Amino acid sequence: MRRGLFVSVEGGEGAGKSSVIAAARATLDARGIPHRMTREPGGTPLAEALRALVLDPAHAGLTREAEVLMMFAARAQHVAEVIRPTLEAGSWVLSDRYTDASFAYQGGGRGVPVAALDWLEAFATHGLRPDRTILLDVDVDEGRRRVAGRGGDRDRMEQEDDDFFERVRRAYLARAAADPGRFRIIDAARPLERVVADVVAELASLADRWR
Ligand code: Z5A
Repeated sequence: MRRGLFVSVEGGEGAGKSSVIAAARATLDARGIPHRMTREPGGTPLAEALRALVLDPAHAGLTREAEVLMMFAARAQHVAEVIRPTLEAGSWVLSDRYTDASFAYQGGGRGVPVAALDWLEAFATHGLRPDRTILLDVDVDEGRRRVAGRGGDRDRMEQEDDDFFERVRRAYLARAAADPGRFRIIDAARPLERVVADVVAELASLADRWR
């Protein structure tokens, strides 16, 4: 059986991942491509429990070491239980964030050394990388304005300051520049319809080549 494609969607706050993922799903449905949507941290009962812990503002004193280990513990379970079996069964996996988020948030944002992240990535995922990563890029001010407009409580990560999110954005862009074959950077500062149209076009072209 033909292996499914693994696509991740990444971006900083307010980049529009949720809206884009809904459109991506509709694109794959319309083409009859079997797929599973998932997210990180999360995607399995254990990983969702870790997500709740790691994003809970009550754990303000969580160390960066503990934080990165929780992200990768959740990911190891997610890869073993959901992502790899789904791909092997011939379905696509569309994940709202994956390992690049750890390089951006824990690496860029928190200063966890890249060598540690490289080791954790290899250990937790056994080298499973997305076939395509769509990076929605928007400047920090605009992204934060959008999230503020959405209302609701802010989780532990969202409570970080602008400098943190600037470092996250730079780390994402550096990672994309280092792996242009895998990444597609989409300018998410434009109106949502245009962002969605680019993502739909990218997935449609991937789907046509996969068939
Ligand atoms: N995290 C980590 O640190 N390390 C890791 O390894 C992983 C994750 C995997 C939870 O992720 C947190 O975990 C996240 C990174 C960290 N922390 N932060 N911050 P998440 O993905 O669940 O949470 P999130 O980044 O906060 O996602 P989000 O809030 O769902 O973002 P979004 O999906 O990009 O936003 P949205 O809801 O689609 O858009 C926000 C608002 O902007 C909404 O009202 C939209 O209508 C509006 N919007 C979106 N696009 C546009 C455009 N183009 N124009 C105008 N308005 C727009």
